[in-house]
Amino acid sequence: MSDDHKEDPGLSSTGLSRRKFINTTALVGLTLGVAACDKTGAPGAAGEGTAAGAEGCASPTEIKPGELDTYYGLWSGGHNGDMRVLGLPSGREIHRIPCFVPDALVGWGITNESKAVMGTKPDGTPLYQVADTHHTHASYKDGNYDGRYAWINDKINSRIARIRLDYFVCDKITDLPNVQGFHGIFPDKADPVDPNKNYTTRVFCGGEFAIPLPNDGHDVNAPEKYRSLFSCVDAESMEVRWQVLIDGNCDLVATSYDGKLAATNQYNTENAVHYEDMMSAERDACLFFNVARIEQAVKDGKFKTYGTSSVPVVDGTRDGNKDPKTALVAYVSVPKNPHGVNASPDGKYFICAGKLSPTTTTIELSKVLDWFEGKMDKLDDAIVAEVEVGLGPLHTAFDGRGNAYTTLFLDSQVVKWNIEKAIAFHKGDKSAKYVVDRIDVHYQPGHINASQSETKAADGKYLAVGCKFSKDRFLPVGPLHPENEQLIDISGDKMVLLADHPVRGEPHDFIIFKRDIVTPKQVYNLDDSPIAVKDAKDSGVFRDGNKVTVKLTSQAPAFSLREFTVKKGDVVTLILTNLDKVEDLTHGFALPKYNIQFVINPQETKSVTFVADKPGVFWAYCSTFCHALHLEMRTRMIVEA
Ligand code: K7E
Ligand code: CUA
Ligand code: CA
Repeated sequence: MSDDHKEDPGLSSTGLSRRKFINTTALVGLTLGVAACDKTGAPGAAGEGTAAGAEGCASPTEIKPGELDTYYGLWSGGHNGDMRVLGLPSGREIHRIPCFVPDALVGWGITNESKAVMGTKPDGTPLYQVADTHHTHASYKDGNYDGRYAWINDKINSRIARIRLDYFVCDKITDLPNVQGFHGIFPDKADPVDPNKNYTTRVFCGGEFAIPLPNDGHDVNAPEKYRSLFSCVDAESMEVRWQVLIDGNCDLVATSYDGKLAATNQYNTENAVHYEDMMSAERDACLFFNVARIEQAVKDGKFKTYGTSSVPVVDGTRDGNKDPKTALVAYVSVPKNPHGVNASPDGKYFICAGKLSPTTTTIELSKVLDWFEGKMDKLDDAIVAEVEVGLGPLHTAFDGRGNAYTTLFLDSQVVKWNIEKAIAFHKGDKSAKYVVDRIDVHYQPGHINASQSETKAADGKYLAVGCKFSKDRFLPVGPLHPENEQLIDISGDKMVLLADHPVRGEPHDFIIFKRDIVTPKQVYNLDDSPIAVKDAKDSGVFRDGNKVTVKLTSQAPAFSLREFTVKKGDVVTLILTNLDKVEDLTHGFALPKYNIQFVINPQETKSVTFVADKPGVFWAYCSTFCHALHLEMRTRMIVEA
């Protein structure tokens, strides 16, 4: 990034150099910060203006001991295959929800219940030990989050996980057939035909890598035959409803507020297998899927299936979709290897970032619908703005006041720009100064999201930026650096950097919403589990041949059985119900030499199955501090030779 005095095209302030600009930003932050200083630390709470930390004024990101954050953040957990729950503005990590990868704390991948969600190999171990989560989004109602579910992708094994936002646990994982490199994910926000369904019923998934269909060993050396698919998963059943065969590939996904359109940006229009060929075309595409027409085509039987999958696949290729009146898919041309497609909170536009082009492309959804209805000849007329914003634009967030915030990977900046002014500029009004502000971030930002950004309730308070490189921002810890999540106050005209938060790699995407959107339950219901041991009196060892069921309950500071005896070679299923009803009274169950450890929350039931292949005495102990007699909370498993 240069610090020269070149005038920024479209910069609203009077052509300040970047150096002057940074100084001005800092000053504004300081002065307004004092003016806006208030007890809650919420930006703008004392009127307009920002709330940057200043002398005599608590930092707006500081949540005092005993106070609660005002926002939840759901962060993708990257290579840990989990979802992380943050409190904002403090940035404190409150929870991790394991999904795709085993987790030692809760026993994810150890208990039968978690294995049933994860899937198992024939030997009973979890199907996969690795994952790469990128994108997380939550279910909608009336254009805002409704606190039912969140979803997260695993790019490595093309799996989608659902998280229940009542218990904050993963309850389903679905494998996408015919797909590799499942990347973008987005729930729909309404049904395209049924106005009563003003909530999420589908989740759309973009397949990034093209493969032979089916991928069974044929055509492996004929990359021109490889294909990518766009998938629709049922939000409730988590079954794959349908897929669309496309030309090129899918990257990120966005959905319209009326439910009619889903989109994916596409960087490999070239259908290439090598990177240099993937960037050979000057323009790639943003694809729009006509959801109602696709579902009608499926109903009408106009689909294929591949290999062992029974999921209907409709034709969304360019050749098959030339006539707008019957097209299922529209290919809008956007500049070179775009990345990110985001829906503006007013419901009017999708923004595609240029990545290899220094531009963002604004596409008006009503015009895409006009094209599908034969009312507009040239599809590319749906592009209402294509303006320069800086180098390496990737992802865009919104403040609900008409401004967009785009990360500039190469410039290490966030640029704030006004959508309507960009449209005016694109139309020919060269006096329209669409760039409102720029701020340096540290360093090389990828995803960005603002509080409530991807809802109609975008509130324009906080902006989080996922910086891929932290370099010098934290104490050195050897070669592997954390990433740097930065928090920016966007309540004023100028962005103000509030805080750095180190984060273990690599989260990519996240969402931020007001805390009252979810009302998590803190105690389970005994009836949640069909195998609950509802009374300590029901405990015991129940034998059926060499299959043994051990029923056990916990109530601080004791397990219901002081010991239990099995025989070497028995296949033991141990069912444990925590009868404690008190909030936060979690117990653990750790069994030496048998690779078993899991936690049981109040009124929760979990089970494990293992072969008692080692004779001897094994002290199973409570592994979660629960009581003054926690250390004494044990039971003895005796395995007779
Ligand atoms: Cu931009 Cu996978 Cu969302 Cu990373 S992707 S940054
Ligand atoms: Cu029960 Cu510790
Ligand atoms: Ca390309």
